[in-house]
Amino acid sequence: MQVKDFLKKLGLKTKNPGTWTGQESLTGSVRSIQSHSPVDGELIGSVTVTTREQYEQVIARAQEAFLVWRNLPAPKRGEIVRQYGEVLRQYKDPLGRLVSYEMGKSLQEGWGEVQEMIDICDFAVGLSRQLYGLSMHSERPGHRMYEQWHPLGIVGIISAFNFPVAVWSWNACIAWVCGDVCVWKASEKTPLCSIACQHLFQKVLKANDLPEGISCIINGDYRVGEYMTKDTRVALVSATGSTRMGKIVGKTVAERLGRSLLELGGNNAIIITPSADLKIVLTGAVFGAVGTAGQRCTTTRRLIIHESLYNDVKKALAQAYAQLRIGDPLDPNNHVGPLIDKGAVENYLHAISEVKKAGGKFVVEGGVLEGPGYESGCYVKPCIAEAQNDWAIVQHETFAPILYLLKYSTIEEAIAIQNGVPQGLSSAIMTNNLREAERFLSVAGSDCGIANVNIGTSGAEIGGAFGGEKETGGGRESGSDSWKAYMRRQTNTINYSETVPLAQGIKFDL
Ligand code: UN1
Repeated sequence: MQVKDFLKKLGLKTKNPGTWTGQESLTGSVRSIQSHSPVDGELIGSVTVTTREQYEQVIARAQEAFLVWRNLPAPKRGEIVRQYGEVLRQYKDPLGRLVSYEMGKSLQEGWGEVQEMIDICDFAVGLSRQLYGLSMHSERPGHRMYEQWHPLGIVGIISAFNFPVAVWSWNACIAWVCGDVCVWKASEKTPLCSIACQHLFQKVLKANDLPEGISCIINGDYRVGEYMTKDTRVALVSATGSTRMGKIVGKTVAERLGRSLLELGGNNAIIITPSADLKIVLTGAVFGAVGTAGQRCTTTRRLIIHESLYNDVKKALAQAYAQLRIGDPLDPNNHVGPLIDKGAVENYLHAISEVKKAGGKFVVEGGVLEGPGYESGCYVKPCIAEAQNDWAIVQHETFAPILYLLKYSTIEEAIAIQNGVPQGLSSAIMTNNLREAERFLSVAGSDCGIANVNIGTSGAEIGGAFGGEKETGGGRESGSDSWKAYMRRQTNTINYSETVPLAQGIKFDL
């Protein structure tokens, strides 16, 4: 399929190339952001930057829509999300290609992202009949006590370039069945993916005669994000991105006592024990380290290897890396696509030089690729370095395919190394030893939000709660009972007796 074909299928005409606002009824835009593909450097299209006045219009529209949406029974809201899942099934191919072309991840992963959206739609549909509250026994006779969940109102979603469609949908689909309306500020690096998702959802809203404000988009950089973080009308801000960004968002929202849900940086490790199955280790570690060119928050950045098999694993990894094909991510033969932009390439090169300065030895050398097919300047070689856990560069999340090898001798030491970083998102152990596995999962084991056995650190399913501890921000999105973050809880006590007994046995007679 030609590049232009999938854009056309998504209604993103490439003539001139087009400019979009996201919110079709908004007018009067001035500045725009241009989206260049990291695959070939081509200009794909532009989106207009949301002005302060337009932001006010968007919020007004969202507030109006909320009054309609919250009155729809939750299972009816689920039905709208079900229809969106159907539309996504229909558009999986072109949307997956757009993700791959605008973001640079492999086509398999682009399709995988859309599949993740479809999965969350299915999950949200079921959830729309299960937003359960508890009932409890009152200590007073003739009283009934229960709790119920109501929607929050406007949910602001700030998403990153690396999962330009799936992470928004984890938030939006759950928020919608909860009765909230959403305002989305996508990454300015992947604005067309958000326009495409918005177009597809607006189709569903139109077909059901529902207000467009149920799903809103605002475009721009952190300044546009700041409109939301400072805005008391935005009840919850769910932000995915760097720890640096999350600290600013968290502080700004906390200052107005708003709610935030933060899903930030990871520094994920796999512990490789003597009983590990080497085949599983290789697939888990290599996909974890080079998938999405090392730009997932769940990317495997450190391997903590038992000293008895350190050299064998090192050799096997070097052989596996030699097989990696780097190039156009839309070509199914390639494993690794480009980094998102030249700034990311700079960060990658900087990290490599820091590793060298600290005394690290490269088992597989890095470097920027040049020549035919690599004209965008964003293609880099995944690399592996022998390092020490306490080096500043190892403690830091570099969004690039750089893998650090660390050695351990006891399981306690391995767990201490695993936990010995500021971030706490994902972790894994490769073992066939029950004691080691359970120790890793115990209270004295991994301190991360995700801890896996014989699976890599990346590629979580939507059914579990997704997020992590420490500098990862503490938020949980997606499955399990993450929906509770998108609702407000109300405790109700009903007196159906003829007297007014007070709790705690207090006497107050008039
Ligand atoms: C992210 O990188 O922000 O577990 C999300 C995974 C994906 C989601 C990653 N399902 O790797």
